[in-house]
Amino acid sequence: IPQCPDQRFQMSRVVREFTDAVTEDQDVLLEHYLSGWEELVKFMEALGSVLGFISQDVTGKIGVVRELALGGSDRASGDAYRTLRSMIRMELARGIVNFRVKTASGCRTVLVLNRALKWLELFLEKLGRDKRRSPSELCREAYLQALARHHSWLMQRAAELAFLAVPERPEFLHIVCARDEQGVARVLGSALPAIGRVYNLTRDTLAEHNMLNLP
Ligand code: 1Q0
Repeated sequence: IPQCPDQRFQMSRVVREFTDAVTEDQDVLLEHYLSGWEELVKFMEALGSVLGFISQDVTGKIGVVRELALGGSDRASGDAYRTLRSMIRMELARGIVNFRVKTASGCRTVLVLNRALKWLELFLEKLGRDKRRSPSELCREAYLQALARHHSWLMQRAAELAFLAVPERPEFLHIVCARDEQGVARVLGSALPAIGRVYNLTRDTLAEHNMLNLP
């Protein structure tokens, strides 16, 4: 992957964090998972203020889990936020996960972030496959497939506004420092498997505990 000396966002960092997030015994290291997201936030910030409300939402969710991991006065509960499985175990044992009403549990927060990761996977797939259509259109298509059904009517309108701010293809190439189409293909070729792997593992682990539909 090309390095971008002059830019804050590095796709290679996203790939590294999401790769490092997956452990040999099929668990997810939450700190790496959140750092991967943090890097994606930088990408959105590079696109400007219209997408600001989305990066704020993501930054807030990263903060929720990090805050829980700090554990306040309770070190033992903080330690439980090292991996996805230990977080799930602890939050279930303590009744922190609520299956009926919306709460800011770690499980619920990771679930929402992970759905957005599916959006990203679909979007990047489309970006690699369909060079003739505008990224904005591909964004919308991926959104309808992965996220829209989880969002309120109002959020869906807000998302429509965000699509208008999605730049054309050359701008994407520039932000990932790809000089040509071959360069993008290389970026996507390494990003897609890393994103796909951590997405699948996170979803499957949440599914084992019937957590795919938390409010
Ligand atoms: C690249 C352009 C980005 C355009 C993204 C638009 C798609 C998503 C639109 C979502 C709008 C909804 C905003 C907030 C909704 C929240 O209500 C919702 C639920 O939270 P809660 O607690 O209120 O129940 N939050 C979410 O569902 C999180 C949604 C986050 C969307 C994250 C988008 C991730 C963007 C990644 C950067 C793209 C990097 C591309 C690299 C390209 C390389 C060639």
